[in-house]
Amino acid sequence: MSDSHDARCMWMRGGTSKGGYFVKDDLPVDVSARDAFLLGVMGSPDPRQIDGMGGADPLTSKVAVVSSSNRDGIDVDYLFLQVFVDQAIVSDAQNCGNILAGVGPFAIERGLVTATGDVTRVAIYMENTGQAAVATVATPGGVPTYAGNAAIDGVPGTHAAIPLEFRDTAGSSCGALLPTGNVVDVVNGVAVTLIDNGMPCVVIRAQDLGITGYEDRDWLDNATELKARIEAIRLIVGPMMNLGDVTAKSVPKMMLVAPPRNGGAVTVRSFIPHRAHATIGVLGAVSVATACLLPGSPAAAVATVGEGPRKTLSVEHPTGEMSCVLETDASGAVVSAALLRTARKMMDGVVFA
Ligand code: NQM
Repeated sequence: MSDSHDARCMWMRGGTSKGGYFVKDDLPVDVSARDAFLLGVMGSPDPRQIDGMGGADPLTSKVAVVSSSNRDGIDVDYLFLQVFVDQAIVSDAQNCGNILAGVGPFAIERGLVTATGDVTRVAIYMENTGQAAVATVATPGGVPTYAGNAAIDGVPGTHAAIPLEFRDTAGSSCGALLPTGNVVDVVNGVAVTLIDNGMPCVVIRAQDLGITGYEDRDWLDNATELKARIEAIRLIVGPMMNLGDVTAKSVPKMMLVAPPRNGGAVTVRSFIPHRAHATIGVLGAVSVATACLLPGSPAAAVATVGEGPRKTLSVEHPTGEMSCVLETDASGAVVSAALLRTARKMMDGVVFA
């Protein structure tokens, strides 16, 4: 970059993702200048991101922009930005529940939120989707701690638990839980559920695409013909989901489902959308779990789901599982979701681009 720029930044793991956390005022106000800076920070576009902080993976090329909030009942506003690895794109078209896990501790570390004792609840407005989440952060002695006993699959070791709660996430980006009004649509001869309970997702039975649904990430990433077929479906359903032309967008996510193998509710292999996910996204998991509750859907056909208004659905993924606790109302509609994540501060300083 000819114009160098720097900004105060914390590098954190949030759930099974990793990225740069910024206070909004520390970034350029102009959006195109901000995006150019963030591309430089990550080293994009370059498949290796060799000249930046990104980890050559969409899961490690993520940004949180956090600011104090004036909204009722909300502590901080959080804007998520996906910095594409090999294209010069910075997208706010999706949310990210994994990076969300770091927002609470980051806001306390930066003094945007004051700790309230040993545990601090941080109410976060997610600007990408206009919805709220509450994160509970361990703050012994009024300071965030990252050490603890909680384990999440996809991350070695144990860390302090950060429970996340979501309400009313239906239609976050698509305007409705089922943007076409249908539980099932048929696209290119394949039965799909087009659903958005926090993340726009296309849920497809893995066997309908000729795979088992138990393949690992490397196999999926190298499955060129499968990926082309999935992308063809994605480009068709983008406008059907009120997302417009999704060629340069990271939504919808493509979720291939199969019966659970380890006592869970469902198995998922997700494309986000061009690379296979190492685990599964948080709101992606909530959306797939919700699809499992829709009678007649491809997900319901393979899922094992319990009874009652409060259900824990263990979503099995390539490196373990993620448990989603869903509350349903009398009509069976999901009204809230809760998940456990962890996060860790890794670096606090100044980043240059
Ligand atoms: O769905 C990756 C991640 C995500 C998103 C992606 C996420 C979510 O694991 O809420 O967390 O789907 O691009 O970070």
